Formats: sequence, C-alpha cells, structure tokens
Amino acid sequence: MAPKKKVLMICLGNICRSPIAEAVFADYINKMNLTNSWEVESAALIGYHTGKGPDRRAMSVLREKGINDYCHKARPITEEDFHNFDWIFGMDEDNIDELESMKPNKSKAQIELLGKYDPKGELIIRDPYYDSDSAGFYKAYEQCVRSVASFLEKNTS
Ligand code: WE7
Repeated sequence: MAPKKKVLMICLGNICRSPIAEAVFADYINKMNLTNSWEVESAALIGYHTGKGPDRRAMSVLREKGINDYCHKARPITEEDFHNFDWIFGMDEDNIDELESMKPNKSKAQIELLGKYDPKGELIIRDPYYDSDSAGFYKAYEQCVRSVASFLEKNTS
C-alpha cells in the first residue's frame, strides 16, 4: 500500500487553533474511512505550553460538535517534522513566516495556510487565545471544517 500522506497542523502554542484543526481532520478521515491513507498531528511554534492539554474553550467547542474522543498534549515542532510531513499548515501569516524561517533546506513539507482551502475564502484563522469568550473558537472550528473538507476533496482520488 502507498505510504500515508501526513499533515501537521501548527499554531503558536498548540492549545487552541491547531488542536481544533487536528481534531477536525482526524474526525473527517475517520468518518470517510481514509485512515489507511492519511495521518494528522499538531504542534506548536513555541514550547511554552508543552505537555498541556488544549484550552478548555477549544475542547468544549469540539465536544459540542460531537468530537468526544480527541485528546492531545502540546508539543513543539521539530526539525524532523519538516522531513516527516507532506503538508505543514499554519493558521495565520505569522505562523507561515515562522515556519519558513525554521524550515531546513531539504524539507519535503509543503507549508501553506490552512485557510487557502476555505471555499468561503477566509484565509486567516485568527488567534482566539486572549478573547474573553468562545466565539473565536466556534469561528475557528467552522473555518477548519470548511478548509479540511475541501483540502481532502482536492487531494483524495
Ligand atoms: C499565546 C497565544 C496563544 C499569544 N496561546 N499563548 Cl503568553 C505566551 C507567551 C509565549 C508563548 C505563548 Cl504560546 C503564550 C501564550 C498561548 N494562542 N497567543 N500568546 C499572543 C497573541 C498575540 C500577541 C502575543 C502573544 C504572545
């Protein structure tokens, strides 16, 4: 069987947006029976939250949307990730700038904004960490759902 295609979701701390993106992707490939051909992980640009679970607002949005089985501990991205993953998705332009500056010369990963695949054209998944409510987390979830679905429609035969 062909090797699995591997996707890595990245944000600043790996506790808000990239866990939502990972959980949405994992849920989608499970439901579509694509786990033989796709794999997903998430990681941080900064090790600040290493070992911590996602923000409670991220977890409650996922639970509310029926994703009850997601668990994750934050980890920082490594040089190896650039060799192991086929796609590395950032959530905003700062993420992409940082990924491009860390990228080793022989990286095989394609570095892209996840929102590039959003059929609604919302390119940036805004950082909701300092928001005083959950609205930004719901919005991030919806953006991830649209982008993940259209990414996989484009890249599965
Ligand atoms: C964030 C964050 C996010 C910002 N998750 N943090 Cl206090 C801090 C310091 C260094 C690294 C991290 Cl991760 C954090 C906590 C966690 N999504 N977004 N901080 C953020 C947003 C806008 C301007 C500056 C920061 C640090």
